[in-house]
Amino acid sequence: MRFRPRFLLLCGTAAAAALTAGVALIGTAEAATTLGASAAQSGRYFGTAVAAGKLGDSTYTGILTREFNMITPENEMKWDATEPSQGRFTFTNGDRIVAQAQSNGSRVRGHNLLWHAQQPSWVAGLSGSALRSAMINHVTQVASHYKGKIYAWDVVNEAFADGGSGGRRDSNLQRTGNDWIEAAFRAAHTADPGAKLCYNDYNTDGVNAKSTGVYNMVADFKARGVPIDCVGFQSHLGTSIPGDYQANLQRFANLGVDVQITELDVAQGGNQANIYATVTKACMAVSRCTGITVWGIRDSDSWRTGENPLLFDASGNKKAAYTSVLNALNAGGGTSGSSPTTPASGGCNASVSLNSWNGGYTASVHVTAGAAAVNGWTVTVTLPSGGAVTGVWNATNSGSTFRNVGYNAQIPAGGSTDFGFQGTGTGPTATPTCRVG
Ligand code: G2I
Repeated sequence: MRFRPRFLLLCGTAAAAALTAGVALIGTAEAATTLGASAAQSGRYFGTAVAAGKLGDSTYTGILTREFNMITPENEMKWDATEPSQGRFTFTNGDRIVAQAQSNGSRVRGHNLLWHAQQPSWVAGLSGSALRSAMINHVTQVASHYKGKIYAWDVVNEAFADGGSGGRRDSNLQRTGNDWIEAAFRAAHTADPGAKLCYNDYNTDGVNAKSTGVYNMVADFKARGVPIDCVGFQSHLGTSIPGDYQANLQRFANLGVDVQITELDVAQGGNQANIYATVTKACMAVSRCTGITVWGIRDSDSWRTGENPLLFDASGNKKAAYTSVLNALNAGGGTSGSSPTTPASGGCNASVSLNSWNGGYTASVHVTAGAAAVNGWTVTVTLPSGGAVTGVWNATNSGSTFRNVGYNAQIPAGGSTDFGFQGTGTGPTATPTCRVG
């Protein structure tokens, strides 16, 4: 009788080993055939917005469970849905979507805790400190309800103005004080410390006044220790895409946050498949771009009625845009969360890129290991006189000398890491020096 369990255990182990080997072989020999599996090959996800009211549609759920491994509730976690009257919370539809995701091994992007739109009507009766406390209570209650179940929250959605100002959008939330965004991030962090906390917006898909306004806020948050982990680029695109789409993602990533494509849809036209491919390749090329979400499954599910902006037609058939995305995912790119490789010699190198304005700047510094792994690094920059460093992220500094912190001391051979700082006056323009140790 004693043999049997042992024998079974041996068989089980051997079978598991064979299975693992088989999976590994398939993984290297053949391209993955679904969006989620293809994205997962580089550590990324591929997601979609989901409406709870459609979960009874078997064509819809069939595509959902086959293709996607991240879900964003399209409307079910918004303020009007979750707190229809003050202090009375309803999570039924949001919970249905979380359950759907969990049953399929998918993760959830929470959308969203605060937005100027889709507020319940009672909010309109509040202003000042009463609105500020209601707002914080909302963030706390919703993030607490979903604690441990959310990969990333869009803590604040669409808080910047369109046009050339680069400033905040006027809203009831903004009128409670300019610090409402950081107050929301701090409350969300307290309620669910394990969730990544994102700022999410549209028309920020290239380098422009609006995206630079967001960029400056994120740099400021990183410098002051406000808990922000990621920036979402909605990417509701028409028939063209900004030429600096990838560069824009990269400049945010260089601030030390993840970037995600959060609501992708592209007007149908001659370029649709190409634009989808360009977006996918850009994410694949940015190591901190952790995934892509499209804003619906079939064209008939889209909020953009008549524009057919999604990857599946109304009958659930794959479109050309689907194939272009799948191919771009399978072509690979940088591994999500890892760093690009470069030089051949030992030691380390550093380069700096600046975002300057009248009287101040943020500097992003890229530190690259040579042929040997680095354990501890020191970068020295040349700062023009008259200025001061006012904040540092992903490093510590003494004047113009910057050292690694614990989590980025080790850089693998050929790998890299990024830190940054903010200052008054004029930023460094000369190439910094880097030494190991
Ligand atoms: O507007 C497109 C997206 C822009 N970024 C933020 C997203 O949250 C936003 O999503 C859309 C949803 O796709 C729509 O489904 O947000 C809209 C509201 O601003 C959603 O539309 C609303 C309708 O306006 C309501 O009449 C309807 O009751 O959807 C509701 C639920 O079906």
